[in-house]
Amino acid sequence: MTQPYRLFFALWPDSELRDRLATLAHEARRHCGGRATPPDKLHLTLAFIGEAGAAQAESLTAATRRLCMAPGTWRLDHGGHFRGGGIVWLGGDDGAETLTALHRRLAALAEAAAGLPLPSDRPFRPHVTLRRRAKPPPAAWPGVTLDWHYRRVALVASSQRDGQHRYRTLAVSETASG
Ligand code: 2AM
Repeated sequence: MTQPYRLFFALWPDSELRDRLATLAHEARRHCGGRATPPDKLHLTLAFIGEAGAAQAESLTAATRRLCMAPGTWRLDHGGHFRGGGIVWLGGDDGAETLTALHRRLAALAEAAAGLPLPSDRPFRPHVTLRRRAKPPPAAWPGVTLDWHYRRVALVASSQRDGQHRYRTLAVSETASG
């Protein structure tokens, strides 16, 4: 295939957390309007890599399978809004430093394994996009706390067809035991 890949590293929630995130995304409609992220697309982007060739995608797939990471927990307890795109998001500070360290590690991996430096146009701000083209949520939203226990990083290829994003997992990392 000659078509370039659009790659990113992400955490994908388990089904229980995904359902809770999907409920929050749905409930935010009343205040925020906009369009909810479909439940199977709810994720945390750890590092957005962007366009890559087939050989680079293959190298990074192999490197991701060899990557061994410690399990961790990220506490989601507050919401916010990015004006560009009208993004309503969920995030949290507890566990965010570990995610930032993981972001740096993945950036280094993309560079070393596939010669793909991260486009440095945005600082890393861990968030889960719940709605797009939406208004800001109220200050007290969401009023609940969710713990995201993660074990593996996924390397994902994103493509667009008929205005819809399609995500395909190319590889997942290993989990360190102990
Ligand atoms: P978003 O959720 O805030 O839209 C796949 O496109 C994922 O990569 C999405 O989660 C999206 O974040 C993120 N993304 C897209 N373009 C990006 C960029 N230029 N920098 C950082 N993240 C990006």
